Amino acid sequence: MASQDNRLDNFIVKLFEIEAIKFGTFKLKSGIESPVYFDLRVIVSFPDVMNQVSALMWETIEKTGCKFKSICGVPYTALPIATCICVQNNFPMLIRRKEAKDYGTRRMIEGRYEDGDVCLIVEDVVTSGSSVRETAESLQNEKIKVTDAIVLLDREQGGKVALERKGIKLYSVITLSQVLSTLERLNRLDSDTVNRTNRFIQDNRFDGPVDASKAGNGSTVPKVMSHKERGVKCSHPLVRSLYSIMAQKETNLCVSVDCSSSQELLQMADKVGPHVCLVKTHIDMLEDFTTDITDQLQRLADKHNFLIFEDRKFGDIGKTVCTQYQGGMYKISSWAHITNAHPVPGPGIVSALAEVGKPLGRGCLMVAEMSSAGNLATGEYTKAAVKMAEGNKDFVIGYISQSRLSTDPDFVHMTPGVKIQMGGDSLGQRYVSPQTAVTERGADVIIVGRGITGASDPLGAAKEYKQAGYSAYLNTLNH
Ligand code: 5BU
Repeated sequence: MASQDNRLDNFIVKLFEIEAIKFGTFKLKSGIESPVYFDLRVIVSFPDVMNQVSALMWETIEKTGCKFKSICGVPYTALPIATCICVQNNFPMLIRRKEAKDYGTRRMIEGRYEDGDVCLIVEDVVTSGSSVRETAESLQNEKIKVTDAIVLLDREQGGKVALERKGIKLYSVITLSQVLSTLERLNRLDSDTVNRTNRFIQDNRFDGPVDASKAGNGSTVPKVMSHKERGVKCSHPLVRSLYSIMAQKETNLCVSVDCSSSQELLQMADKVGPHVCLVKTHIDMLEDFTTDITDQLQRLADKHNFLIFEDRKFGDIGKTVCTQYQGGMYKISSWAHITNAHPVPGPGIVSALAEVGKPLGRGCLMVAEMSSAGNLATGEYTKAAVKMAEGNKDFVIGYISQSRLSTDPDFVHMTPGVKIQMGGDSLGQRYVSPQTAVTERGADVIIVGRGITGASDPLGAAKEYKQAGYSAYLNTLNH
């Protein structure tokens, strides 16, 4: 027992020495500042550590007695770990693709498997459990069962409980509190850092109460506001209307009715209308457009209480977009409550669209991130989009995004590329499930096109997506 303890002590110290575990002030993806950071990607540069990780994880797995036919690492950091475990123990492995290939089989899971096979998931660090869940979803889509997962380090922020709720038992080799106590005992960390980190973990549990609380280091953890609250408190009247509709109809679903015939568009909007908060159009797809169509669409919006979002993605100089927005054949500003714009031309695009839209009470979304493979809306570009939105809150009401870009409840995050059957299409579209979009990507509204319009029973599909999206939203409130 003592020698096992020593082994773990040495292992933890080694992780600290190679800076796989760091203490300081680190900004996390969520915007929260954390006093501790794990970067287990570095271990690939230390084969002795890789060996140790693999051995410790395998021993932990063996002790649990759980049964499985294959092992799958969560991409990317856990991929080499899973490879080591499988090679050293002569065990079959599966690989999960993060992106579907645009060619060939377009499988999301590589390797040999059969329906009903049980696969063990391997992960490096678990915080909320979302990455393990995403990998589990991919495997389950291929009819592979997932009952257990093993993680090298559990940050003890609620991931274990969240996964258990999904029927996945999580085993860990070490926990964050174990890391802290070991490093303190061995005089590698002072008690101030240990206390600060412990407080941070307690205050930032994903299964704890979500109401506004202070993080241990003084930063504010954003409160998750309900649709109802946002329907009252948000500053833009259009955003308040949207959230009021969402609260009243219990839906965060936007259906993208990408049709070329106006009759099809109107029939689809009428059918899904009772279940959506928004109907999204690409009006220039219609082959038989007349102004009567948008009049009829507005009547449907009144009948079913939804808003209309024309996905125009303006992207030109101010003068041009002004005319495109209010004039031409489509007169978008006269019927679409919401439209969107690319930030690429610079802030002039927002001021120009606002000149037209603001007096009409319209709102605009910045296309800050895209769902398609290889898109360029990343990094600094996305940050610039956020800045543009923040400087124009009286007209910009949020983002088209693939992640949570702002903690300001005034901004709506809408996520396209959502389909229950994940993967992608042959032209670069990439999908995540409604659950992933809401709970992991932070979507307020899920945008679903072919998942509903291409289904044999679009009404049934709309109900299914509504249910999936809304229960994921309720989960974010409860956990
Ligand atoms: P789909 O059938 O669910 O793939 O349709 C998605 C819709 O969302 C479609 O109208 C796209 O034009 C739109 N979309 C998108 O898919 N990805 C993006 O990043 C943006 C818009 Br921006």
